[in-house]
Amino acid sequence: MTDDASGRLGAEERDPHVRALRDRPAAENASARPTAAEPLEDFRTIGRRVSNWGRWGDDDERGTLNLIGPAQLIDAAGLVRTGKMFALGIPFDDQGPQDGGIRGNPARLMKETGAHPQGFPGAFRYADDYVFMALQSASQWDALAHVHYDGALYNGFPSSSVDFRGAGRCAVTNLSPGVAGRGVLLDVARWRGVDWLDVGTRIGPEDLDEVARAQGVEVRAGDILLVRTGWRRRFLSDLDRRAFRAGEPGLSVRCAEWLRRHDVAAVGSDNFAVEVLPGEYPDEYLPLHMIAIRDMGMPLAEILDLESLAEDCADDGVFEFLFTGPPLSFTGGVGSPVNPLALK
Ligand code: UVW
Repeated sequence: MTDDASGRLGAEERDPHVRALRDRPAAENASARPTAAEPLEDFRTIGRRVSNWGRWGDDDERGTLNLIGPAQLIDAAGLVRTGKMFALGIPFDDQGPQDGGIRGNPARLMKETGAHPQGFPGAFRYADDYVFMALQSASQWDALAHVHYDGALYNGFPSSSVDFRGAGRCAVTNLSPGVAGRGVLLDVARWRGVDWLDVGTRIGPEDLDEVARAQGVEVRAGDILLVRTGWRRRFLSDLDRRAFRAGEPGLSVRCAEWLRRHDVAAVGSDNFAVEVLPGEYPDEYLPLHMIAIRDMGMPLAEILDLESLAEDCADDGVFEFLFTGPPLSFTGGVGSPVNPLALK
């Protein structure tokens, strides 16, 4: 099936999750719908309720990162108490979790090794390399230009601001000078007593509250929230890319209002889309992306490795830290690879 006359593959053919959504038997589709306790509103209605359009001015392209000011940074710096540092990025190599559906893993090629004379006088030799990758193929930031619907990006900029040249609005460069602040880990998998949550497990706002309470940590305005589902651990257990990409545990669309209420600045997770897949709307793909990125202006960090940080937090009972995760400044980019750090 193709999207249009250009002959490009349709979303169903590119993404195994979209195929799985299409191919699920009717009964399974029905059970994936919210129950009576979870009324399903149109995602646009939720989006309008949590919208940050205009909140930081009509020209704003930074969204919820505006919630991190000098006071938040000074507080966050005070969380470095023991000198421990945790890298939250996965390796950028061809062994990553992408299955080649909509994205492959990064490929790095040697341009020079210095094994042969390179035309310099004396002893000097050098090695250089290239990398070919989707900016979204490993640990990454989704910039505010990554997702749009109904013809509009965050803050009402037209979707046509993103064209073959890249993003004229809401590009990843607007996350400059970077993403840093108080990080909070909510380790949902550990709280549930499992190595990883099952595919399709919806993490609701009540779960976030419960985990925060159990961990003795409060989520505050301007925080960078990291939600651990165990999905990275699951991938490391069997290196099964198809299973990694076929669906995931993640945030329910019902978390949108929780995120807005807590004025969270950014959300990251160890899965590939932050939100649960299969999702809660049978006919909409990545609704929380649409609400968080386009309506709230909230950058998302995906495919993080939260394993060693989570171990340490469980050991010392401290689930807050200084988080730094500057994106690379790709002009016009709609995302960026990232290797965030948590400093305790
Ligand atoms: C898509 O899958 C389109 O986006 P993301 O990488 O943000 O999940």
